[in-house]
Formats: sequence, structure tokens, C-alpha cells
Amino acid sequence: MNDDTQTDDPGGVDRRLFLAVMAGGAGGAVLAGATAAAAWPRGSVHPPTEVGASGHTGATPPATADPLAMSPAAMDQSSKARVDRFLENATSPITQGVGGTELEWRMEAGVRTFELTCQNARWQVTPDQTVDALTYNGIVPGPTLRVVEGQPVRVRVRNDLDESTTVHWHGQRVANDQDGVPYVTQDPIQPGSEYTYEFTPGPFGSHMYHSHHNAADQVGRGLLGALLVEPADPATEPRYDEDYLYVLNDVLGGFTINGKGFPATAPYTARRGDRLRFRFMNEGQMVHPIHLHGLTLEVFARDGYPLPQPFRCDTITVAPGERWDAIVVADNPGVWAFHCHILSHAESPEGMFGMVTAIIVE
Ligand SMILES: [Cu+2]
Repeated sequence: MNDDTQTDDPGGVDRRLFLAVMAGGAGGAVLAGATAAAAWPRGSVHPPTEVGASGHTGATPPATADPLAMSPAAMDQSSKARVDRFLENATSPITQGVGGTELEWRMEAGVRTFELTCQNARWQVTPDQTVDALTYNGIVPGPTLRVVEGQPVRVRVRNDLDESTTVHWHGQRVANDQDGVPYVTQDPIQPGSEYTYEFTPGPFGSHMYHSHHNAADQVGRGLLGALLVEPADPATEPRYDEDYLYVLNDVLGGFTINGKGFPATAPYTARRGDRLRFRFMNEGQMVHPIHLHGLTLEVFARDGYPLPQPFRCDTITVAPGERWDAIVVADNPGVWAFHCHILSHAESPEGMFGMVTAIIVE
């Protein structure tokens, strides 16, 4: 037995396990137990956590004082410290590494050509947590590929991992032999070798690319990225001033937005009146209802497909594999929390963690 089972709790409830099970549902309980425990923040009470190659060693609880035993005053102090760090991060990054940056390309005989290298890397999720990641080009999410509907694309993939992999173009109607499913459409890309994918992008919208080989592990540990397909006719989509990614994952380093956990998540900044486009994508294994305070989501596309009737909401549930596009008009000044509303993905006795960020409207 370890101290994950709190036998001294008068209610006899293993609260940490309970939260994990609630987060994952019965079917995902085992996985949720591992990932949620890995995400449980330990910044001010416990020493920094190292998550090993399996991504799950963080599930072993630390042997020091239990954060659930914090005093109310200590909880307040810890919560404030985390928010202060988050606001500091808005102007001066508190972790190394930025994921999802746009990848440069070059034109080769009329084909927009990208290069991706699958490589092991250390990735800093929060100031206290650095993990062993599998990455495209060293970052999590991998670099964003921006392409245009109907204009041919080539992606050269080099595998510098010590295991084989493939790349799947999630949401794209590619020719079957470019679909990236091992032993169904291709042999896996062996370590030390390369593979070139070619396709003509479509449909347009917010899509993804990721490993399709041992994917629960490989995607969870970082082999994922955004594939943004601009419509051939730009007037097809609503007008916007800023284009923002909101990529969810719940394996590597726990609960993350764009590869970071609060307080290292980057806030989204806006001038009053700006129209912000958000591209929600879930590369994790759990459903995440993303809730926005003080502003309104105008949802206009699902999985890239324009909705026949856009709708307004403040909480958009993003299931694994889904993409949702929304416009937020920054018409209400302030710092507006923007977080997963499965509360055990976002708050703990030590304060906010994981899937929490904010829109800052000046
Ligand atoms: Cu969540």
C-alpha cells in the first residue's frame, strides 16, 4: 500500500483516486488514475516530479506531506503564488520551449514542402515538471503546418526515435496510401529512416497530424501537431484578427494546453474589440469541457466543417479527436479565466493547475 490510499481519512475515501475516476469515467478509470495522479501539482509541497519514459511514473505519490492536509492559509498562499506566476508568464516566460509554432516551408516544383523530424526531447511542462517527450522537431505540440486547400503538400518525415512510427493526417481526405496507418496503408517508419507523405489538402479548416503507431503512448507523449488548412476562398470563413490554438492533452505531464500546464500556460491577449479565432483540438484521451468566463464563444465549425447554424455558448466540450472553431469578440476588459470545467483537471488544494489559462482583454 502507498499513501495514495488515505486510510486515515475518516470517510475512508481515497479522494485522489475518486477524483481520477470521476475525471475519466468508468471506462477510463485506470488510465485516468495514472494521468490525473501524474498531473497532481506538487510545486510548493513536494520536490519537482520527474515523469519517466512511460509517462506514468509520476503516478507514484511522493512520500512527503500530503497537499490535501494543507491549512486554509497555506492554500490561499499557494493559490496566489500560482496566479502571480501565471501573470508573470504573460510577459516573461517561466518555462523553456514554445510548442505549436508555425513551420517554415519551401516550394519545390509547385509543392509546399515541410520537414519533420521525430526526436526524443526533454519538455518543460511547468517550472517544476520536465518530462521525456517524443516530439516533432523538438517541441510539443509539434510545429503547426499551414497549408491551402487544393494546393499540393509534401512532408518529409525523418524518424530519429528509437522506435518506429507513422504520421496520420487527421481530418484530411488523402489518398489511401498516405493515411499513415501501420500495416494497413504503409509499413511503419523505422528508426533512422525517412518517409515522404504527399497529399492535396482538403477539406479546409482546423485539423491535426499525429502518430498512428502505438498512439496511446506516442501521441500522449507528444507526437501531435496542428494542421491548418486555409480555404481556397478566404471569404468562406469568418473574419478574425488573431488566430489562436488551444490544443488539449492529458497524458504527457498531465493536463496541458499547448504543451504547458498552469501556471506556465500562455494567456491569450487581445485589444478591446478584437475578434479572436480559437481552434480547439483534443489530442488526449479524455473529454474536456472548456469554459470561458466573461466573454462568449461563437462556434462556427466542427472538425473543420462549417456549421449550418453557428451557435453561442460559454462551455464547449471537446472530445478526443474533435476540433471546434470559435470566434471570441474581446468586448469585455479584464482577465478572464478559460479552463477545463472538469474541476480535477484545473484546481487542487494548492491552487489552479493543468488546463487553465485566460484571455486578457486590455
Ligand atoms: Cu479536462
